[in-house]
Amino acid sequence: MEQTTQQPARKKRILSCIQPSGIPTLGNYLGALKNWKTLADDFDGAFAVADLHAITVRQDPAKFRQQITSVLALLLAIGLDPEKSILFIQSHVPAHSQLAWVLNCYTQFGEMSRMTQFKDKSQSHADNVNVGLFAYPVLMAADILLYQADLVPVGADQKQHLEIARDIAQRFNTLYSPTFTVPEPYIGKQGARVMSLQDPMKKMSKSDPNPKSFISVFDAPEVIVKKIRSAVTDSEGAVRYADGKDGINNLMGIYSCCTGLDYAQIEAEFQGKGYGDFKAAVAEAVVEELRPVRERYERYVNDKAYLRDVAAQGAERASRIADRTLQKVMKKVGFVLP
Ligand code: ATP
Ligand code: LTN
Repeated sequence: MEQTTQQPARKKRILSCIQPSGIPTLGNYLGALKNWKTLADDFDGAFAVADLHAITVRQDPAKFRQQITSVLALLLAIGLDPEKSILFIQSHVPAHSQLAWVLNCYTQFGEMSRMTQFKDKSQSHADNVNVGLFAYPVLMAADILLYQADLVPVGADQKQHLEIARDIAQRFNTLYSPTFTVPEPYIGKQGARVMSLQDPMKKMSKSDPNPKSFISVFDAPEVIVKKIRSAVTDSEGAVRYADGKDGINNLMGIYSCCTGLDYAQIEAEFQGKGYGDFKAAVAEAVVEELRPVRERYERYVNDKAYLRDVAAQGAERASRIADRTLQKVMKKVGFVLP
């Protein structure tokens, strides 16, 4: 009698990346990294240090090299397990650059011109508006599509780039035949947009020239306390979430992410208290949230041999998946395979 073997359903895959363009901030942590750790328990995870993306802005070679290793150590410090998830450095998997080139030829100039991050960065780096900065979302689409990712956990600022990745996937699938999984964004409810402490209308960014505007995940407790104490608020003096109170709204968002309390509970906790008390509580919550990450990071970052092993094993596992997708694409387009 013929035996039918039931294939176990493939676990859904998530993929995300972070650029080694500076020291990651509380925004990166609450908006992205913290969710990676949670999702990695339920999905097949692949997480990369997006070093190719980072050179769209000029990097100092010595610092860049150090930041790449540092971000890899951070992925371990947030609790990602390299035996379960694939942790790798983007440039170690050549398929990313190769697929990005192919996808460039399936992406329109007009589509890229509408990207708000490109418009913002062309202003903040007006002396270096390079073609890589323009094509950045196509490389990001390649990152995602190579792994047939179902879900991509990112901060709210990346929503537009995710939409382009979906458009490119659908376009290619329609032109040829189903090739890419069309990815969904995963944007957490809380922490999706952590704002600058000095200008709460702008997102908190690790490349902001004013260090008081961001909290780095490695800031010492006393630095965190100082930065939060000097965060911009308003003159009302009441801890409540409301339009026009961007500074307080931002601190409430941060406090909520770190404590799990909702806005109504936070308002009740600080009823009749001033911003001084509130800021002290926010600072303490942030310090406690980041403490284990910082402690674990210190352990990993100095273990160069282990980091090298993690990167090598990650690149090998990532390449296996990525090369399969790239081969399919090359074949469908009509290239003669070697
Ligand atoms: P840069 O500031 O150098 O442009 P970035 O921090 O915006 O870089 P990445 O390092 O690639 O860019 O971001 C990694 C992840 O962190 C992305 O998912 C991004 O959406 C998220 N992220 C970045 N900044 C914030 C923020 N202020 N609030 C929430 N999520 C954020
Ligand atoms: N562009 C992203 C970083 C990034 C990314 C990706 C995120 C590069 N490749 C693939 C998700 C999936 C940013 O946050 N600036």
